[in-house]
Amino acid sequence: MNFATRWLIELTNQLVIIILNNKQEEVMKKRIIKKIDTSKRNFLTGSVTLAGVAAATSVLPITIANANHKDSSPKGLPDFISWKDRNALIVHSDKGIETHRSAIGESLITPNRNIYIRNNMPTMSNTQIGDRNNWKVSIKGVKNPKTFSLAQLKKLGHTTMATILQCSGNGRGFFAHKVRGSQWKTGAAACVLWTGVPMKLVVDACGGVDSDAVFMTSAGVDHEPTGLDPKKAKVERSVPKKVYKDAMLAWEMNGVPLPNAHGGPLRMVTPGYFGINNVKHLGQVAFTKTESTVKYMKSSYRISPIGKKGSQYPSCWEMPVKSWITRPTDETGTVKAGNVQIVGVAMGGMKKVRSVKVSIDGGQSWKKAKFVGPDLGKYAWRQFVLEANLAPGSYNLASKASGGGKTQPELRMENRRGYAHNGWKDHSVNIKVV
Ligand SMILES: Nc1nc2c(c(=O)[nH]1)N[C@H]1C(S)=C(S)[C@@H](COP(=O)(O)O)O[C@H]1N2
Ligand SMILES: [Mo]
Repeated sequence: MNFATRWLIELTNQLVIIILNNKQEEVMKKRIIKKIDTSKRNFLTGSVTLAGVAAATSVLPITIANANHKDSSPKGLPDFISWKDRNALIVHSDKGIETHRSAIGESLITPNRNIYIRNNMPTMSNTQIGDRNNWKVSIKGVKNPKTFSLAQLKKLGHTTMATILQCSGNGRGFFAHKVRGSQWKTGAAACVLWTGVPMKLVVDACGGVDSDAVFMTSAGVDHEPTGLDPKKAKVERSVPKKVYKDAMLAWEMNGVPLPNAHGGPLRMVTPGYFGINNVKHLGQVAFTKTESTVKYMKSSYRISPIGKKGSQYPSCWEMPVKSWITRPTDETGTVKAGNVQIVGVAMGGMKKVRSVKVSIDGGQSWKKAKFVGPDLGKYAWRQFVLEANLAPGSYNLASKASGGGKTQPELRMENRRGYAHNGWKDHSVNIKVV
């Protein structure tokens, strides 16, 4: 074969590859656009009528509100969570994916395909994880420090517990000042059934906690493949030592092996504490005298006044009492007049949620809602319902939970990074009844 022929063959090959790639891209694009269309049908049908409500109540219609979301672009799910339900999710970025308010689920436990994702570091792949049963976690700051494989942990003990996984920044999207980070509204939260070993049994197997320890410090290993400086990239979180008595090392989430995206094969679960403390891809738990000095402990996740920052401010630890309505919402469009079931979820944070009140008039008057469904313990949320007979018109629906001697405040606590929002007013929804 002479040079010219070889060159011609090579050129044809390249052309075929380009054509194939274009074709593939087009198919992908079409697929994504189709998915977006269905999601728009499901969630944005109210946009036209809501514009009317907006004019009357000076609330942004959902299309405009959503323009803040990167979700309004035809973005598919990132590969590592291609198994999730695109229609249930708002894609802020490939590190922050939120559950639609109306897709949190009405059966208490949030299905895995709808659960939000918050990644400071990329999710580890199967190759990086290797044999799941051989995954190692080392326990330090105990009488007899040890390293356990997942297989060994499974022999040590077994329990199942429901807790709420909620990002510290859930509700950030309601803050009026420009806050950096995903503009979560209500969907950076889920109620999850975890299965694993109680941390207490792991500690017992190591002869007990060092007597001078003050914190339980958990570290992920998801920064390792990135090669980044651990001081900046390691997700290591210290919580008060006592948390270990309620904590667990989980390898299963809602009945399936812990998905990689949620920190598989092993994750720390710190009941009642904000999401960040529930360290994914867990490699070490140490009982320490001092707090970790990595960025994610020292400077991030600190609740500081607007314009101020520093490690002297409180860390995102215990979650406060909170609730929100999941149906009807401004995502689901107009509501038919008559009996309406106002449904939502309520959590007590560290204590059992005691009661929830619902208002249909923007908080001028309140009625006690009824808890329904099973009570999965103080760290789970409870579903509530209030039946209301609604005549045509515009309504502002709000919910206000109480528990542990505390009630949700009306207003948010202003803070620099938009953390720990549990004010009921911002979480209310405007609906139009026809
Ligand atoms: N190792 C590790 N753990 C982590 C994170 C992370 O990026 N890496 N993100 C944290 C944050 S900020 C939250 S809100 C939750 C999110 O959990 P999910 O992605 O399973 O919903 O995990 C926390 N644990
Ligand atoms: Mo988070």
